[in-house]
Amino acid sequence: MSAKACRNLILILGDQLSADISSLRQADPEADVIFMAEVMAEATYVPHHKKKIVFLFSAMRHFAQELRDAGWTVNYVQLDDTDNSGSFEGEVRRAVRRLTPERVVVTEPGEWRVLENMGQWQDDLGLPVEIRTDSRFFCDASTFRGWADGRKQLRMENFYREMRKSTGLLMEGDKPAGGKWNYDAENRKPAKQDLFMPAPLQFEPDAITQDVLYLVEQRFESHIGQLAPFWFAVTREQAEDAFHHFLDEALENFGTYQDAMLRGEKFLYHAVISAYLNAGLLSPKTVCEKVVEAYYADNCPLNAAEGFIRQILGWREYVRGIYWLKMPGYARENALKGSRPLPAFYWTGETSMKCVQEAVGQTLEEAYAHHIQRLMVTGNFALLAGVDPVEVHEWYLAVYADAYEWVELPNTLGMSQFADGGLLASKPYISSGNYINKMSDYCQNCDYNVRNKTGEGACPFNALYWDFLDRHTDELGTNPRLGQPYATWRRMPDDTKQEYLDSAKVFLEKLDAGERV
Ligand code: FAD
Ligand code: DLZ
Ligand code: SF4
Repeated sequence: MSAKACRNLILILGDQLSADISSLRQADPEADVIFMAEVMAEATYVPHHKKKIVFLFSAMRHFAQELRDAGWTVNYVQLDDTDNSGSFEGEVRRAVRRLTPERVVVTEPGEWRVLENMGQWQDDLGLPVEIRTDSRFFCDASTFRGWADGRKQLRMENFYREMRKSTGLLMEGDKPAGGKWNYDAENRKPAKQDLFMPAPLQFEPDAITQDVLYLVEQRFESHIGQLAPFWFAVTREQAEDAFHHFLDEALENFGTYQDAMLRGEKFLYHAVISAYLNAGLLSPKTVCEKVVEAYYADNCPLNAAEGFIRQILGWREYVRGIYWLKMPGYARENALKGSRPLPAFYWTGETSMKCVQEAVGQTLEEAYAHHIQRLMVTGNFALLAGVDPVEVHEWYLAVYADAYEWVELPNTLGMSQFADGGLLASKPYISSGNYINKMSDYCQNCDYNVRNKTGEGACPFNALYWDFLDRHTDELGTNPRLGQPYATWRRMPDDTKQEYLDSAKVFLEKLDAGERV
């Protein structure tokens, strides 16, 4: 096809790698050109983990190849191509000059900053830019706005029930399967080292991935994270194989051990599919349907199926709804006025706290940590220590292969850091060492003693927990869900309270001085 024949220039972003993406609807391989670009601005607006960049560039290159094989004309700019301007708008401008399309078509991006920038393209380019709704989600932004409208509280559980009813997933008539909406109470069992742990399916890098590994090694040397071994799926077919492997090997125990943590066990019974879902290699609708099928075929118990469906149909859709409802102001919220810089050990894993060492260590290795590690170890510590939520947010956005702002920001700033003042979570997710000890074997292998409450060698989470509650009495003292800990704190003798506060102070001074903690 000659450049003159280009009717629509269809831009596909790195997290839109789905053959049924809305920008391709009514497209014509004879008249339209697909455009994809690796750009420095996207790879560096936070210092993404090296594995995340390899995953995305390799998946983009494979997707472009699949589209070409299916008869499309794909114009693909690689990071090192001469004259690559380094940004979406620069590359779209160059493509428009080259191909002189009648208009640009794109599916809405997942991040507010990109959408805001796209809003100017029509004027800048002097041709129509059509931005289409992303139909890969169960609930679009305007439907969510309708649900949220007039509600005093925007709780996930209420949203989730509506979604169960509207999709019919795990519904039996108008009743939830098994009679209950939520089986979370069955999903809190600690794991033991002697359980059989299935590993996620791993893939050998092919020639395309090898090229990208070399590129990232050369061009992103200063970014964090280990490159090898690189084993992620980079095509739809591989991602589907990885998901089926989860269905066969891990789904059965997914619910029961959802909150467990074990030394050296990076994945436990988690699906390890978020990077694939968020980039578009897997469809959220299909994975939910497959899990419902597995339940009705007696291949997994209800607490596993419901737990899985709740994460995808509930949490994943809900956080996206909150993001688009509350942006751009949401990113600046700081209800508890956290101001401490993010400790350096978040980038190195060099700390004596075994739980943090494990969570950060595997993050640097794999660009992956499971939910409870993110929430109750690294998130919990940052919240207790009063870290600036923007720094916490930028860390999570950089280090995880599944991180895009629409999903990461509400999880970090809202769920984990309570920086939205309780819009998303009814109470802060905080704990002393006791919770981590109950759910993991980390404490048995830690330099600190979880049973010691204060003083040298005591688990830092213990004193920080009470210090946090004391520090935030004004904001949290009347929170009904914190009634019990505040009552305990108030009943404590003054000298015990003081010991906690002094212990926390000594710890935080060491942290601020950059000493190893
Ligand atoms: P599983 O435990 O196997 O769950 C299955 C799927 O459910 C996941 O793949 C994911 O798509 C979905 N899911 C589960 N919990 C959530 C949730 N809270 N929000 C949205 N989807 C969910 N998830 C991301 O996809 N990207 C992020 O950037 C991200 N940042 C997070 C930051 C913090 C501070 C916290 C506490 C959680 C974050 N999560 C994020 C949610 C969750 O931790 C990951 O989705 C999960 O760990 C991915 O691993 P998995 O595929 O093995 O998930
Ligand atoms: C995350 C990312 C990275 C690292 N690189 C690119 C890229 O070079 N080209 C691209 O199209 N997308 C990339 N992405 C994903 C985008 O950041 C993502 O599409 C936007 O943030 C909107 O969600
Ligand atoms: Fe973490 Fe405290 Fe347990 Fe050590 S003792 S692993 S710091 S919770």
